[in-house]
Amino acid sequence: MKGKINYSVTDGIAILEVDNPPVNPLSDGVRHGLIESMEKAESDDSVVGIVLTGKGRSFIAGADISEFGQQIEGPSIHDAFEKIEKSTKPVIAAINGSALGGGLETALCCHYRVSSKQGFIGLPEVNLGLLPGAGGTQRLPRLVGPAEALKIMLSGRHIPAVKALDMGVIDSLSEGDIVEDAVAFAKDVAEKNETHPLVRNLNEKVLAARGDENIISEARALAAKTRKGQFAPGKIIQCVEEAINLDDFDEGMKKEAEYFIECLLNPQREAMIHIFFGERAASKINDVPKETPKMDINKAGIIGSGTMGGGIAMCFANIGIPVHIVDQDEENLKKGLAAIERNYKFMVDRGRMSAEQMEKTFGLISSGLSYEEISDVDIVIEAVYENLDLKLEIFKKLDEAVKDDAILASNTSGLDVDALADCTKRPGKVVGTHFFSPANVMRLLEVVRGEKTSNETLATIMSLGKVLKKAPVVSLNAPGFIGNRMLFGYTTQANKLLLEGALPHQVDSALENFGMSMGPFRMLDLVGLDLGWRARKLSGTESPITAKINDALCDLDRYGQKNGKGFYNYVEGSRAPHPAPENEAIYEQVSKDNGFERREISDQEIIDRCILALVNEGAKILEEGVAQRSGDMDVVGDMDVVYINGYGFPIWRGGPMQYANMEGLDVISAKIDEFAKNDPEFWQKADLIGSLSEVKGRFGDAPAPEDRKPVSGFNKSSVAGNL
Ligand code: T1G
Repeated sequence: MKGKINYSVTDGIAILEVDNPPVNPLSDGVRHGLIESMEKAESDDSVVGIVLTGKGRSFIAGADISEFGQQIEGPSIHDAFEKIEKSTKPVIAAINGSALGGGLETALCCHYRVSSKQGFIGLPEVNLGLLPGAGGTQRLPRLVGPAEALKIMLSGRHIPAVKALDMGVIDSLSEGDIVEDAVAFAKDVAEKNETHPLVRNLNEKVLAARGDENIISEARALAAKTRKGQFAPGKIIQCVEEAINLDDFDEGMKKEAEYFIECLLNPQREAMIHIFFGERAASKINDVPKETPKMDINKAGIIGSGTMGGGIAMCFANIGIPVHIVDQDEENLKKGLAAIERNYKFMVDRGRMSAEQMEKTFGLISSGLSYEEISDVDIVIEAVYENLDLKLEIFKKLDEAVKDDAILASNTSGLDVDALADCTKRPGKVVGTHFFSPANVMRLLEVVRGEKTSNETLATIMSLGKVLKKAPVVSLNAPGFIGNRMLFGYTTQANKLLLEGALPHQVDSALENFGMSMGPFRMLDLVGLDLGWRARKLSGTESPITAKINDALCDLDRYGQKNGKGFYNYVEGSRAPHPAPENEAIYEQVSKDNGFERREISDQEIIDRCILALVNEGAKILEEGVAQRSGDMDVVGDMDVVYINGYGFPIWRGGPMQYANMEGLDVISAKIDEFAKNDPEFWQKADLIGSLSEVKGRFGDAPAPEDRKPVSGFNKSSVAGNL
């Protein structure tokens, strides 16, 4: 069995310590131990009260997520909770750290809740495609009211103890030793109170909400806005409706259990748990030992004050690390700092930070024109536009100007990191740190491992990524790394569909209905149609067929959002895309000039061709080993984590590789074979898809061929070809 309860008695108070490192999930050993310990305390006459706490940095981090989808052993969570609720002696939850999901539900079964200042609570099950299935949907509304409870469960956010005290979730805050204070609290209530409150009996707030339709309609609106396409939020709302309308608490619990099963059986649960564990696995690099020393990063430098440079600087300032931006142009610097200030003002206006917090955070960002100003920083991130010669020049200068043990990182989205390393005297300190725009919002951080990047540099960047609240994923130094390499096929298909007869809004709405946060043509308008166009003009390269329409638009000064017209039209000050019927004549002319006969195209064909292009390229990355980790399942996880956190792929589908696994690789294989009949050059199916589909296998099944060698080599044209 996994986990246990450490039982002891102090001053007539039984202390039950959940011991299941590192974060004390309610695994079978813990459930079993809880029942045993409660019975022991109940039957010990010398015991007048019970304190439940957690060992280490967590109280209880919820049910054991790794058990979902498995055959559950031992007693259920409900069996354990019944023992707590039926205790004749006061039970105090001493929240010493994270009390999440089933962890908070355990505390809600106790008579009283005391927390340390470090404690935090939450019901984040929605992030796993589940709902709080151990009474959270029935008990929390009784404590904080249905409206607030819905916000907590639909957001899945963590609530610090001080706030939880204000909300009435916890009864008192411990300033000292949480267990000592909880024991004192238990002795006090055991002495003074005849009876002890149970949340299940607090009906006032749910009764008061009866008939107030706004609560439910507002929750539905919130779910539609923040949880588009997800199944569990609707079930959470139904549970709270039951809590409001049913007189009998246990009837509500039955309904909760019913809806919980529906979530458990819904494929979104497997997909979202795949990402939960995928993100945690991605942070471990197999051949970099856990104990590898890491550098302390106390000060950072950024080269370039453009959109990316500014966003990256905000990431450091947001967690309290002073950051200095260097640019060669005073005007650029002014514009860059003004953009950062605007972003912070926007957050203050939206109530996401106070004016004092803004002043303190923005105050950590300084700027200047000389490299000497960053000679003492621990890391420098170069974030200038994509030009290898310019970056080489910058890295040579940085190597001279910055202290020897500082890390030199590049925000390149696809250029050769080894070339940057080789122009310095510290190749072990050179690494790629590919942030995604807007860098202060997007969670993905592609960490590009060069041939000479040291373990210490990698370990430092991976832990820095976590501190910056990013999802770091390692890629080997190969063209386009993981994300952009997969994206190449996706945008190629989108552009081919445009040539064959689809329109930008049709392609975008088909993929947004599939769940993508933004369709490819809205994305190209956001990034700027002129980026690739200028690069091709600069290098004098012929537009590839898939960029013909893009370049025809640029020839008519349609560069996208930046100048209010691209594939869509935009009004001043708004990012909302408006149809551009005037472009259709261009599409028809370019199709005709390039021998395409335009035809009706279904949304399903659009989805299949764009998403399967991602899957097919992902399978080749798997075959080649670019996502540098040994276990196939790990690599599948990496690619899915990349697409969820960097490219707006719907989390409830688990990423392109998980999506393919759930569709069935035989189905995927057959569709690619079909597409290959019309476009054999593009649809070269990955061998892995063929071999796995024959055995009804899944990505992640195949054992990793130990002698994988990444196919590398940077010819510039392949990167510029499709932007
Ligand atoms: N079950 C199993 N393993 C878990 C776990 C859990 N609940 N939580 C964490 N782990 C593992 C994790 O995979 C990692 O493993 C290690 O612990 C450290 O985690 C009935 C249905 C608590 C805020 O959603 O949010 O209760 O990689 O790296 O950054 O209603 O873990 O080392 O092998 O994330 O310090 C609801 C999930 C469950 C909370 C700590 N609970 N956990 O963050 O450490 S569903 C959650 C977290 C439920 C009931 C329902 C975080 C954390 P490994 P970590 P961290």
